[in-house]
Amino acid sequence: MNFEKSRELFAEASKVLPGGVNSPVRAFRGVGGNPLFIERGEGAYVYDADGNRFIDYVLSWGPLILGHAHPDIVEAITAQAKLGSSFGAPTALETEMAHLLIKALPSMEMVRLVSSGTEATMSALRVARGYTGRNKILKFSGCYHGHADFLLVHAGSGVATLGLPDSPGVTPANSADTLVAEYNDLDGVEAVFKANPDQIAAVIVEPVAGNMGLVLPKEGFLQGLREITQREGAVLIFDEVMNGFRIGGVSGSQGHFGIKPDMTTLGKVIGGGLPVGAYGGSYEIMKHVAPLGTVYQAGTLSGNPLAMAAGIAVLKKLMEPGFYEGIEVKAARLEAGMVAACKESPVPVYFKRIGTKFGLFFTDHEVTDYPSAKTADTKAYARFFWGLIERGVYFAPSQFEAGFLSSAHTEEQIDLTLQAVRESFAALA
Ligand code: HOZ
Repeated sequence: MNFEKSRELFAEASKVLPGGVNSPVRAFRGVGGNPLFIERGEGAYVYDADGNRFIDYVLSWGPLILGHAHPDIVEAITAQAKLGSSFGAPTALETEMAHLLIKALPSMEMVRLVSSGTEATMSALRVARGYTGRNKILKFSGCYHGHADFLLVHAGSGVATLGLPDSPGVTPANSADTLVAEYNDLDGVEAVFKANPDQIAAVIVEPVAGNMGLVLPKEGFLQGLREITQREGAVLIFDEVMNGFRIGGVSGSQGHFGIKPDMTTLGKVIGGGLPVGAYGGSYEIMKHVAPLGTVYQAGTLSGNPLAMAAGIAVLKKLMEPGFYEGIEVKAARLEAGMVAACKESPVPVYFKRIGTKFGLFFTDHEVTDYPSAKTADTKAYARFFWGLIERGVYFAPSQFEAGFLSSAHTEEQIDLTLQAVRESFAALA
């Protein structure tokens, strides 16, 4: 495969963009080599600048649950673009989106629409602090909730990929109120609450962690968080930016696990590939958001009409009868093939799938938290990644990211992927 054009584009980009990219994991530092510059996507395929075609399991890091350039989304965006792209004034589209989200996730009675997942999580936490009158928050090691200063503490995603310490530029004062426990460790959570009585405003968690690779909650972990936060008067925030509508169908991971959080953050899927985010909760909490209340949060592009049009089109598709049954069949096929391939692999691989998310770690450990995720052999992952690329399959360029499936993936594409996976595993011998 020839990557000459991508190499040239990366060299040019590196002169004017830090590391040649606008988001660190894209730079391929987690797997070495040059990033592929993508020119276009269609269904489950992406095409790079050299004309190479790949079956895509990154899907813009999750949003594209319908695949690339889905006709309904293209039509919705085109129609809205003709009417105008931004007004900085209310539109009926925002209300329609809010209704769809509230219908899907009954834990929310009110929603605020923003422009990114980062904005959603940092705003939700501000509201939780305003609501409780407390300052501290608890997050989990290896979970990533965007790049707000106070959340770049033991963060996953690019921070994990690059093996960075907590980021320079974040002042000690900024992170002083961020407490950290290990994912899946309820005793640790209890200990943090005991050490900080009546001081913790919120616990924020990715119900299924996806930014240290895919890590599932142990039986009882999320329920335990619900009970502890209720007892302690802290707000439980489910960060569904990545999980939202990929686990538990349109009921989200909160529906899948049967837990009602106090607040929810959303992004990715609900924008159909356009920049979007949302946070919401009960009226009791959301009445604190300005201008209804005094907790300030604003944005010129909040509830942007193009993003709303795309997101509404996606949500309507997801709500069509049979959508999730169809995609589940494909996800189960991928899982069965991956599990079989892992068994045959000459090196140990730990694989999990839930809904339309999956992840694998090159380790013989069970992966339940960030320390166990870090036992994974990142060099093996890098070789595996490039083995897949050579075979026309595009997985995340980092061991510490999840994979995603879309409704556009066909059984034939999944079988070709599995063949590529088996061959790339074998090449690791
Ligand atoms: N933080 C994103 C993955 N969890 C990566 C975003 C990107 O590079 O586009």
